[in-house]
Amino acid sequence: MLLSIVVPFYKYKNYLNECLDSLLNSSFHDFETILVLDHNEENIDDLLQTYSSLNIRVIHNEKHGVASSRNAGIKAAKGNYIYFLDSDDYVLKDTLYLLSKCITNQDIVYGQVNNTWNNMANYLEKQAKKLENLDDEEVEMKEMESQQKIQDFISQYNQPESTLLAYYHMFKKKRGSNNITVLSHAYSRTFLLENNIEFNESLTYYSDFPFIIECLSKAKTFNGCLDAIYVKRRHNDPINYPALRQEENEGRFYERMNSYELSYKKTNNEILTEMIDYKIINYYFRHFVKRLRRSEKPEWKNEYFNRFSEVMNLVSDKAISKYSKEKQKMIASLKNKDLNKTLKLVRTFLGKKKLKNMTHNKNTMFKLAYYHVYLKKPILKNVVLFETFNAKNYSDSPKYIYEYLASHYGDQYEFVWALNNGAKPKYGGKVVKRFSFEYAYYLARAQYLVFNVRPPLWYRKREGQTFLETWHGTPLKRLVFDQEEVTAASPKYKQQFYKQRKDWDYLISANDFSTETFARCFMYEGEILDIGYPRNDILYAPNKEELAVEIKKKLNIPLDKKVILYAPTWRDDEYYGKGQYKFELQLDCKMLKEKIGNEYVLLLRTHQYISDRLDTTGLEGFAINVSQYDDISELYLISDICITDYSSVFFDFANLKRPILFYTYDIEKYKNQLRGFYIDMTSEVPGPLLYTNEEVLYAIEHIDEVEQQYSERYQQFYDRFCHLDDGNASKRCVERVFLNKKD
Ligand code: C2G
Repeated sequence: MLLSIVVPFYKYKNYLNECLDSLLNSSFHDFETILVLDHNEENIDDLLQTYSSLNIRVIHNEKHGVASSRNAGIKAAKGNYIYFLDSDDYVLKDTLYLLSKCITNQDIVYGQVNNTWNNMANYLEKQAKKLENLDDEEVEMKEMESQQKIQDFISQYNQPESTLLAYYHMFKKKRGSNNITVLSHAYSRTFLLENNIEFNESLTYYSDFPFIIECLSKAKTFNGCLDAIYVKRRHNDPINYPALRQEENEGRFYERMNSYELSYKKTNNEILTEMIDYKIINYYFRHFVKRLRRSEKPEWKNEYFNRFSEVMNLVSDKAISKYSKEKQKMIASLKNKDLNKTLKLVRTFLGKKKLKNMTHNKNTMFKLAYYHVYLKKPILKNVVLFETFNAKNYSDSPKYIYEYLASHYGDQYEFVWALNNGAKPKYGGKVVKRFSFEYAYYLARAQYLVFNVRPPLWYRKREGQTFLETWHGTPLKRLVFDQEEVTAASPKYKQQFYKQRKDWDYLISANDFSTETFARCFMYEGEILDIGYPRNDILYAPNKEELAVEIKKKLNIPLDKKVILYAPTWRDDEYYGKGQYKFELQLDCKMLKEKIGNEYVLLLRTHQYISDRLDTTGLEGFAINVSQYDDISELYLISDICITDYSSVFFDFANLKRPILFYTYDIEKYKNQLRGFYIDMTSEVPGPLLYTNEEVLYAIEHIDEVEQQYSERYQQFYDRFCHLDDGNASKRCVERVFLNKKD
């Protein structure tokens, strides 16, 4: 047998599931799977059953930790080569096959690690998208180029025994020595046994480094196949599912130091020694200095500092001499255990770095003022800062809370709106541009903040500030900690959310369902105001008919025409960058114009994250792009039918009891790959799921029948999700938050 795959398992069964799945789907079969159970608490009998065709050999680690699990795996292995596969990672279909092709008697055969935040389906899709824009020739060129680069680099080193080291030297240059790992390599079992190479079991977090250094030091022959990809999953939820490297632990620092020391003992080779030197120096400048300056734990300035000083004294002068004079001084003062001098140098070093970052991007200078000036000034009593969808428009619940507050208690408060689109709030609230000096000023000093999404990451909640988070919809799509995958542009979403949600004093919920869901999915422990949505007050306004006529006129919609609103949501995996999502219109507007243009006007409304502009050429007189229209609640008022997909708009629109259609052409992907839903779309939403343009047309043409067919379900839906809305949510909100009334 060629390979023994050693999979240590401690926790996170769902990840193990995918790991084993990847082995099951491998195109190469000459391997055994050794699952080393490390006191796992989740029962995995069902998994063993599901993957019985892998003939998994289960062994139990009597000790504890990944090092001893891997050692147990090495001992139990029967294959000629050993491949370590962590239970939260996976391989691709051809990984093992490609690796096996390169195995011809070497001590080590290396592949490549790719990091991802995603499961395999999303990973593969993203990879495919990257290549999508290249033609076959370009793809081939790219592959050849990367192989060539490696060959070029290796050829600089003449002796065959240093080829392996050369390869790693290149690795260090390419990605920083921090990324050198035992993963993605196959090790000859005889080589490991004959040389007594094993993981040091006293190390929980850092046993990889001394192991790989020892292997590299002793290996005589090696080969590589960069196409043999090992996919390393980065954990997107370090709060509930931290990876080993994300776990906080008291002994961690000492272990790191021990692992460096041990690594030196494992080799006499000059290049490897230099690699260890770089790793230590990198750790100093990238991580240690920040802790030294900012950590509140006194150890960093005492015991840790002294211990690091000992280790830094092991670093060669040659490696140190390659750094700038400033850095050399910092290293010297650490080596001399001169804490005061080191602190002084570190302060200047970090200060310069920060200033460079700030001045590099002049647009962020206001942040300097925020931290160093505004935060130091007192809070401005009764000043309220409002922001909706990152200042994109004047809408949603902040608008209605503001209008209620301004019209009833206007003389008692000063109002500021963050708005980038030139909108002018009623009652003359002051407007500031988001990410300006004025914005930073009010963010630091306003007594009240009313936001419908999260504030910027650099916002620091102050004592004396009240933060009202209105949120922006009843959840249909799974949110934050209920989301298994984060496929959106910002993979650190969960981590950031966890930190930010602690700043909220109040969170608004539109119905009991949201109240329960928000508490769980946001891991929110503060006060939830289950009072209905202020943004829906307008849907119950006594003069809503007159308002609708005004809005129709404003949009030049003939009063005798009926209106359809098409308001789809965004797709997590379709983006140009953070907050800039793509959208391709799948609704056949030309066909609809032809068929129903006499009777209807179509309003096209993309989500505020979408940066693609809709093209309405040829649709004049029928389709109007209302994506820039401030307030979607006003559009609901004038719409006879709403078409959406997975957007929360239907929860609000249902307050009007008018027909809703769901154009869900990509529901399988959305449900299984991107988000998943809280409610069953096939049986609980108040309208039909439609998959083609023909079905959409048919439903519009037979809208009375649709209404009838769904009337019972609609009523149930209304009772469940619209039960709190009655036109007075803003009032209830203001009374609780601003007037401090409790019921
Ligand atoms: N919206 C809009 N136009 C669209 C889609 C949405 O104006 N085409 C507005 C609506 O007010 C909607 C809100 O943005 O309720 C949130 O949009 P969703 O499509 O539901 O998506 P998202 O921003 O991801 O919020 O709990 C709700 C979730 O947070 C979803």
